[in-house]
This record gives sequence, C-alpha cells and structure tokens, in this order.
Amino acid sequence: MIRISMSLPRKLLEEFDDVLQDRGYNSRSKGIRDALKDYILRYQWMNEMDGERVGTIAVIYDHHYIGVMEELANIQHQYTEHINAVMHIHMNEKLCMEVIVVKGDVNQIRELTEKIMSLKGVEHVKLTSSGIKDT
Ligand code: NI
Repeated sequence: MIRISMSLPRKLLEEFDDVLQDRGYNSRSKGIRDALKDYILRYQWMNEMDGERVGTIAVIYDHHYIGVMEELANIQHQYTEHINAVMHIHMNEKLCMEVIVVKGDVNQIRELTEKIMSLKGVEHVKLTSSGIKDT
C-alpha cells in the first residue's frame, strides 16, 4: 500500500462520506479504492468497444449554468449523422436531463460523449450501448 494525500472541495468529500455511510463503509480509504476501481473500469470499458453500435447518452446538467444549453446544442449539431433522437426532461428547478439516442461508429459516439463530459455545467454523463451486428 502507498499513502497519498489529496485536496478536495469540502462539499464533494461530504457527499462522498454520505454515500459511504449509506453503503455501510467504515473506511474512507476503502471507499476511495472502490471508487477508483469503478472509474478505471468504466473508462476501460468505454475504450474497448468497437464497431457499429446503438445506444443512449444520458446527460444531466444545470440549465442555469451560462452557455451550457447552447454548447450542448452546438456539439449535437456536429453529430447529426450519429444522433437519431433527443428527449429532454425538466427534472426540477435546476436540473435538466437529455437522453440522446445514438447510432453509428463507436469512435464517433465516444468522441461525442467525451465532448459532452468536458462541458462545464454538466453534472453527469452516462453512455450505454450495444453492438448492432449479429455475433
Ligand atoms: Ni429542461
């Protein structure tokens, strides 16, 4: 084991501790290890996909954040060939969810997903997809 120290925003740490408490963790280190493993797996999984796929990108964002709606629309307009449909849900006063239905080469879908993930004001992005061709 190697010890590290890190800086975190207080709110993020409080939220993390709340999750750990709900899940019955009594060690923050164990919680961080599990979270890191999960993060690595998710990234590897996203990078190992190939070929033609169909799927959804679920995006949750704060619509009060200046420019985020416009940026999200601009990005989607760069991928019209890969986007079949978009559903917008007004979740509450602050948050909106967009579910983007995508189809096509996974490299383009991944690129689109990563562009959305990098936007400020976007709080959560999840890509789910399946291969199209029979195996
Ligand atoms: Ni909305």
